[in-house]
Order: sequence, then C-alpha cells, then structure tokens
Amino acid sequence: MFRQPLHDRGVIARYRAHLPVSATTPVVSLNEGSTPLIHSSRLSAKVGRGCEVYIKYEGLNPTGSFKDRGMTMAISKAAEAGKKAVICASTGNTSAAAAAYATRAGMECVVLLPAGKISAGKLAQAFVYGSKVVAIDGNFDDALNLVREIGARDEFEVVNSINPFRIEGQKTAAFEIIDELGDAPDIHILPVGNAGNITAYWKGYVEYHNLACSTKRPHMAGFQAAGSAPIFYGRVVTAPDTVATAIRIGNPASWDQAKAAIHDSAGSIDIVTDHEILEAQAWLAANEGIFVEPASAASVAGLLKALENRENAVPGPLQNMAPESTLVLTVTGHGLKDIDTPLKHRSFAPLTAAATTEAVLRTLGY
Ligand code: AN7
Repeated sequence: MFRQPLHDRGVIARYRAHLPVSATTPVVSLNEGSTPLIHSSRLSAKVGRGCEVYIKYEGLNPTGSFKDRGMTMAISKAAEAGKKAVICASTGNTSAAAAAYATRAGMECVVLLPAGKISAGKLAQAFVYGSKVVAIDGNFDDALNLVREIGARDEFEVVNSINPFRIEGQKTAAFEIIDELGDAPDIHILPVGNAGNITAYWKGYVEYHNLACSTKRPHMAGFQAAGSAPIFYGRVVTAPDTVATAIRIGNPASWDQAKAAIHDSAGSIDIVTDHEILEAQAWLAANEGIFVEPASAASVAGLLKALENRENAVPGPLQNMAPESTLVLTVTGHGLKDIDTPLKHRSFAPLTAAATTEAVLRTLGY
C-alpha cells in the first residue's frame, strides 16, 4: 500500500511535479486540498438528459476556503526567499489563509480589510491566527491598491493573487477533479471576484490537457454578484455592493486573465442577484446537506438561473448543453464562515417545549 508520509501531504506534496518548487523549498502546509467532489443527484436531475453534476466542496480546506491551496505555495516560496513578513488585502478568506500559513512559517502577517465588510468568522480567523489586522476606510479595491504600494518595499511579500505562486497552488483543484473523474468535466462553474480562481482553474485544466491527462478542456462559466460585476459589465464598479462580501470587488486583479479563460474555453460570464445567491445557499444546504457561504452559492445560483432559461441569462455553454455532459461546480468557502447573513435574511426560530419527554413529543406533533 502506498502511504504518503504524514509530514508531506497537501497540494505541494501531491502535485510537486507540476509546481515551481524544488527539493529545497521549505514546504509550509496544513494538508490542504484533496477536498471532496460530491455528486449531486438533485442538481443532476434538474439538468436532466443524463447529465451529472458534482460539487467541489472547497470549504473543507484547513481554513475553510480554497485560498489555502494558493497560500501553501505563496508562503512556501516566501519562506524560500527568506521573507519575514507577508501582506495582503482581503474580503476575508485570503486573510484567514495568509494568517494561518504565515504563522506556521513563523512570519509576521499584515492584513488590510475593508472596515465593516468582513464576516465575523473571517475576522475572528485573522485575529486568532495572530495577524496584524488593519481595517481601512475603503473597499477591497482600495485595500489592494495600498498593498501594491506597501508590498513594493523589501520587507513584505504580497500574498494576494497578483503573486503568481497563488495561482500555481490554486490550479491543483483542476488536477484533483480530473484525477477523480478520469477526465475534465464539460463545464466548470464558479464564482468570480478578484478572478484569480477562474484563472487558476483554467491554467490547471490547460496544463493537464497538454500532458494528455485529460481528453478535453471544460467551458468555464463564471458568475459575479449583480452589484459587483465589473467583468460582466466591462467596466470598473466603483462602489461594489453585494450580500456575498467575499466577492464584493469592483476592479479584479486578474481581469484580463479571466477574460482570456472565458474566451479560450468558449465559456461565459454572467451575474446572479443577491436574492438568487441566498436562495441557492438555502437550497444547497436544505437539499444536499452542503452549507456554503453566500459567495460560493453564486455557482449554484448561476446553474439554476441558466436552467430556468431566464431571458436575461447570457448565451454560453449552459444553454443547449449536450446530453450526458459532466458539470463541476466549485463552492469556494464553508457556510460557517458567515452565519450572520443567513440568520439575518431568514428567521430560524426553534420550537420550544418544557424539559420533559412528553412536552417535546407534543411540540413535535407525535
Ligand atoms: C468564498 O479573500 O478575494 O475570483 O480577499 O472568498 O479568485 O477572487 C475572496 C474571494 C469566491 C472569488 N468565493 O475568488 C479574498 C477574496 C469565496 C471567496 C471568491 C472569493 P476570486
């Protein structure tokens, strides 16, 4: 039986041959990656015609989002370069991952966050992992501009996805999907914010295809929140707004790369409203037992929108799908990252009963 050594797991260990690391790169890992690819019988039935839908549940990474894949690479390379401090701007998940991995590497971590627009769970992560948190009076795009300036100083390594090692780490999710399915899916659906992830997935799919590890490359179907959809509208959104705070981004760093991925894959970019996002979040939890944060639900909302064939859905791979297509939806972050949003938008009142068996059964109607 092959057993990977306990001290050498995670995406760098698993995909070392495909990543820019050497035998002397100090690997900083929390055993990220190898996340479940969960078949969704209900979404498959909704799509119909023999199509199969799978959910790539990235919320099961060590800090609760896909960002850990890129962060193991960015921090390992920063350690290799002898950096003592890292800095990032974040809507919350990048900062959680940066804080955890930097701590593990013995580095200082500075995070710039848009004040008041980070979910409590993510803010707690930045603090408990021991980073220096600076809340700025501005949005994510303002924070990223500051990081670009401050990060130009020698002391800091920038670990936003403008750091190419982040993209390298994140592309491993595409490898995992192909390794598990035996081929690339026909369509890959994911939420788009700063656009690093769509860039990374496409890079992974192209690389595996070039190595003949797959027979095809998927169409990439990205979804932005309607109030924060610069790529969809083709212009910077100066005051982005959405309940999905993770993707509340008006000027994505990987804009050009995302457009190239959509173009080269014959894919699409579309929008979903906050209402559609919250509905999809609730539907996925209550029907498939998968609780994701609002931004992550954008992929499910996008598929449902396309299936309902709403007039305002954009033309693309989700229209006229071939029978027996395979679809993969990435859900990027865990639902427990942000419990305030679902609790605020729906009332979940418990039934009440006296503390006796009889009273509980009566309340339940038995
Ligand atoms: C759950 O953490 O940008 O398109 O600073 O947290 O690669 O930006 C988060 C983005 C989707 C969008 N889902 O991915 C940050 C940050 C979740 C996210 C995205 C994010 P990109």
